[in-house]
Amino acid sequence: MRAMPLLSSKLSSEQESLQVDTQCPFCSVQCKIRITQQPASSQSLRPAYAVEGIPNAASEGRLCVKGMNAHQHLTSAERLLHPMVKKDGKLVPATWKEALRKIRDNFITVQQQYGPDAVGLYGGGSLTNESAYLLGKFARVALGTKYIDYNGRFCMSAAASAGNKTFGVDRGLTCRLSDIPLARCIILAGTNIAECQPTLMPYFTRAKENGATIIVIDPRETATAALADIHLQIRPGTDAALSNGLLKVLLDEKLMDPNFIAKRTKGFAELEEHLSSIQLDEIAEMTGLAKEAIQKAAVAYGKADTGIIFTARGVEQQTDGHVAVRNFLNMVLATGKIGKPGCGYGAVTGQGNGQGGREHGQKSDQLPGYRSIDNEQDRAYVAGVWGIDPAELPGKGVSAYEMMELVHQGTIRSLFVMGSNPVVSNPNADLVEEGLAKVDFLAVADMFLSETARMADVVLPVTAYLENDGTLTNLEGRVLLRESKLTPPGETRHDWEILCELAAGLGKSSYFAFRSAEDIFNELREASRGGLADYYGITYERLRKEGGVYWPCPSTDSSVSNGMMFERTFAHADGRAVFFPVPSGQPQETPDDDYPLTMTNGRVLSHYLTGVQTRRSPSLAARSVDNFIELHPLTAKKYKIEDGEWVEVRSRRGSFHAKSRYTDKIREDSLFVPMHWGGAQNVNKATSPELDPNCKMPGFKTSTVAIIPLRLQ
Ligand SMILES: Nc1nc2c(c(=O)[nH]1)N[C@H]1C(S)=C(S)[C@@H](COP(=O)(O)OP(=O)(O)OC[C@H]3O[C@@H](n4cnc5c(=O)[nH]c(N)nc54)[C@H](O)[C@@H]3O)O[C@H]1N2
Ligand SMILES: Nc1nc2c(c(=O)[nH]1)N[C@H]1C(S)=C(S)[C@@H](COP(=O)(O)OP(=O)(O)OC[C@H]3O[C@@H](n4cnc5c(=O)[nH]c(N)nc54)[C@H](O)[C@@H]3O)O[C@H]1N2
Ligand code: SF4
Ligand SMILES: [Mo]
Repeated sequence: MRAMPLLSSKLSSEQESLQVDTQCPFCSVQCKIRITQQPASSQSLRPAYAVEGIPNAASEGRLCVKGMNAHQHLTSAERLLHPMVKKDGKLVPATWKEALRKIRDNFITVQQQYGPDAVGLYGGGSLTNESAYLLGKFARVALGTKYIDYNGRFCMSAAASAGNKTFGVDRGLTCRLSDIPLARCIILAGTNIAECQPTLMPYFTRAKENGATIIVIDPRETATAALADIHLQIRPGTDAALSNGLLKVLLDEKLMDPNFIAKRTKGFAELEEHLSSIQLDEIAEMTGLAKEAIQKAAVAYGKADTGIIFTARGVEQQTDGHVAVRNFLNMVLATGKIGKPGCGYGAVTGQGNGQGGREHGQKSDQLPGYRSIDNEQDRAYVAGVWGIDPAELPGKGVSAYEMMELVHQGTIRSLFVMGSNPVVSNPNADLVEEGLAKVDFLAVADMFLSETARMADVVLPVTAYLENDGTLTNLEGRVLLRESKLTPPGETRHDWEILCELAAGLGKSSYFAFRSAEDIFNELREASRGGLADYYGITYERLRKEGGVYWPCPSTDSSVSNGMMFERTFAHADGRAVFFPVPSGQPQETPDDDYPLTMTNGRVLSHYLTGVQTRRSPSLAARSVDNFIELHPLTAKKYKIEDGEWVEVRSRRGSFHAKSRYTDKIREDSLFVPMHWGGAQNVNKATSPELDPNCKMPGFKTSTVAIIPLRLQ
């Protein structure tokens, strides 16, 4: 394919049609796409786009509605095409020189006055591996600040920390997608694949055709639950208790695998003792489920020869998300369903590069390749690759929401956000907005004037997925190369280019002398070498030839990685996985007279995260224009709420507005609200900032609220 100027709504009739092969910019499946742009014709002033899926190992050529329309936001008239700086309270166009100088001068002044940690960096899981890696290096080498974290903290931290503790390593799926049809029982806990990773659904329907029993654990009867043989419509926030009940049945019915437990694990005696105190009646009461349904589900999983358990944000975005996941992992280990075909565990990764983005150093406690910033050997190794003294590497910082608290307190005086919209996606959004409104300096690199970018002192326009080369790692741990031959529009620049330029301005150019994404990847390979997430054996050339390569991949010999983990040994030093007894915790908030309902939240098919991109895509935006609250008609009646009317949702933190939507597919004690809107419709104005002590995941998914129709106020 030849280099073309730009996929654009302005392509004129004189130009030929343009075809680009790329990857969808949204979720973790990373479906491959071909977009063909036909020039404007005499009949139509606008060009036409044909979008189709390209065959590849994960999506097998399928696309969902977001992928089908992903070109729309890209060609939106709202794309940022030049830098902007704030003058007299207004963002106005500026040159790159002026914008970068402003950031550089601010970083230098703030650090001179308040020390290196007064500047914070905030990244995201949409960034390529190369940009995410460079952001981590920029924090530690160019700025020397300990304060860096990223939006994946809200996404994968509970499952990732659980995988690390139980298995010794975190890779979203421990098996391959192709193992799903081989599983005889599948548990989908707090994951709505049908709306969130829709192109994976055929793997599950194939499993069902092969006779698998499908168990869905969700307070709502979702499109995913439609596939279920057993739907456990759980009371939000009680998954740790439910999994104790399931384990108790597995033990009582002798459905565990003593051989596997003896040979491959440790800590079972403690778990067994803990389970002796579990009463199934109590679990049924806590979870709002029938005892028989819990028994039936446990027996189905225990008796099946093969099985896979998946968890996602429904289980994980809780103040006990880490231990809740560990209890599902207890089930996997107790039944020996791991490390063989048709078996395993999957933390369903969310963002496009949610997997790779959590491996290479955007996290406050982490260095590339899943190395730890607290470990002397790890520090020495990475410092060696970077050519610095290990003593110069800062220590561990704090988690994403805690960074926002430090912004609010004035400890972090200058913040640089790359690839996130924190004012909408953080819990307790009013406090976050207040902090960002008063911070000394805010710089944002984005494709659009997001709610956060609007508050910035400097906004840097970045290239999007069709214009920016790089690797992304999908939910299976498969590294994929997304190549682009389109010229960046306007004055947009790649994230990594911006970091290199800023580093040069700070006198650190020799550490950031990269000419291409591939140059950065080659350094990342070295930096991750010998680490848990070892990319050393992966090269751009291999990725072009093989279509994708699983990590860990310590050697360039293509036979090394087959995608199945833990066939013979786990990643802990002694090779054994670890059981962990988990208390049956209560949800973080209990309904009372003032706040009588439990609100959970999540996603709908046509929108993505804070909606910055999908709300700018006409075909996607049209499917859901305003935010809404799903509620049971009986609940609605109790609170005098008509179907489709505007409602205020109030919690102890704050309130937001959304339209009511009746459904009998939700529990009467619960509400569900999507997270895709900002401003007055932002669900996070009401969510709780309480964090899981183990991984600092906010308890997004359970807040108690009151609902009041706006017409009665
Ligand atoms: N369409 C779309 N797809 C996406 C995204 C998007 O924004 N839009 N985002 C991507 C990202 S970043 C992520 S992280 C993933 C998220 O993917 P998921 O985790 O699957 O999505 P959610 O809708 O947040 O939550 C999943 C389900 O958890 C249920 N749930 C709520 N509370 C509880 C509970 O206490 N227990 C249990 N068991 N279930 C509960 C909800 O009803 C919901 O159906 O999706 C990715 N894919
Ligand atoms: N209540 C509630 N809140 C939640 C969740 C929930 O379930 N409930 N889920 C949480 C989860 S799982 C997640 S992942 C977070 C996500 O929350 P955010 O981090 O806010 O995610 P996005 O909305 O994707 O914001 C990404 C921003 O980066 C821009 N962007 C996209 N690609 C690039 C790029 O390559 N470079 C740069 N520089 N910018 C880019 C987009 O235009 C957008 O403005 O939200 C969390 N918040
Ligand atoms: S949103 Fe996810 S499932 Fe849909 S096309 Fe994009 S990558 Fe594929
Ligand atoms: Mo996420």
